Amino acid sequence: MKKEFLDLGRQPIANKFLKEDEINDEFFFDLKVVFDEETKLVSMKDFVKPELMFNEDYKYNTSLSTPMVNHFRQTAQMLENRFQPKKVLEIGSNDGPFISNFPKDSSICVEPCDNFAKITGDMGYKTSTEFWTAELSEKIKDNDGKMDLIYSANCICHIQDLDDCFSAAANLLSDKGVFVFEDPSLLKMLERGSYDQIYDEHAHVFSVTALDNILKKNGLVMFDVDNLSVHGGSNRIYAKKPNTPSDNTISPNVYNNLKEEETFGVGNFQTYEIFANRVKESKDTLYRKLTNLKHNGKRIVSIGATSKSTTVFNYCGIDGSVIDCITDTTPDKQGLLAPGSHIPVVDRDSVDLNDYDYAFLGAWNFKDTIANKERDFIESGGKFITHVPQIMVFS
Ligand code: JHZ
Repeated sequence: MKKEFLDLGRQPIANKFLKEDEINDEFFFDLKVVFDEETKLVSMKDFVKPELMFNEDYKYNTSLSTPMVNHFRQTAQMLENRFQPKKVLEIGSNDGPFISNFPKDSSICVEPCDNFAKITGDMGYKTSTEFWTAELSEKIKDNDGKMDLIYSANCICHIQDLDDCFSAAANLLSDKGVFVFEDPSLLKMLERGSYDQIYDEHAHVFSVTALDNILKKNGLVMFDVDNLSVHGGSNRIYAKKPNTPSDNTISPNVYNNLKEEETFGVGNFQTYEIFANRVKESKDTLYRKLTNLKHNGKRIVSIGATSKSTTVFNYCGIDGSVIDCITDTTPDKQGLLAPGSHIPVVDRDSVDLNDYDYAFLGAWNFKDTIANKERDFIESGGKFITHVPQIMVFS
């Protein structure tokens, strides 16, 4: 039932920034993307072993991103007001910006990356370092009882076995319990041509359509959807067990999202063939654009050492001969080499952007924040380059 539509080539672990002496042992895999005709789910053809990606070396600290910290504070407040949960569990709690809005004695974290589990543990939250599975949910149910809110952001799409993941959530929900999770939107990816949402960690890119199908199979009902602007366009999904005593109405948002996706053609394989052609064109145009600039003596920097830019640089064949360095605000990434491309990652403050003619937006999802911070670069004649929604140079 699974049909391949896109080949993003040989890719490394997207968040595995390297020391010089680790280059020779770097792990690579073939990143191919498939569409499941039955569930309508878009996934990687061959998954990468979770332990290779999510371990004590994981370099994405959510708390270092002010827009995301604000996003999680607002989300926590909204969920508190709407559902008044007494017991909360977060799957993939990272360094705690969401859970820190809930009481320590009634909230639980699940975080397999030991470096982050230690942070929420030190903050006083009970934290499991296991991957989220039906087995773990059973253990938590035995020890801590059922949960009123299970929340997860940018993590459920990392979980390869969705049947296990969703049945685990259904198993742990209390009678009035809700399961709320948000991940990048497939529709936005298709509309914007942002193929860099696909990398090792993103086992799947979710449509509302596919989630509706798979949740149902696993004893859950989708009752609301929020369309979010974060991470280049995400969907927040609300699910619960059927026939719970809580409000049984299904929000019109569910129907409206399903309808919009149907109209776009999210359920048709042809849509993905068209997308794949657009991605190939984007690759050729970006490669031509950047190498031409370089041949003409221009200097290019990249802003944001993102997982997304790992996909772009490795797929398009862009390395340190084209882009001098990548600036990133995350101390743990600085001083290391970007996965696969081996472009040096440096502290933003160690670089004078005015030494560069062009800045590629590896973190295009923070375009406005970055453009605002880097007004000086633009005023001095610098230009940004992005590949979303198409290859564009702007200032
Ligand atoms: P950002 C991560 O992907 C990883 P990435 C993960 N797998 C996931 O699912 C998605 O998020 C949703 C830096 N930065 O958020 C900070 C600057 O340097 O787009 C970050 O390293 N300057 C969990 O890696 C990176 O850019 C700035 O001004 O694609 C942003 O990473 C700003 C705003 C950010 O996610």
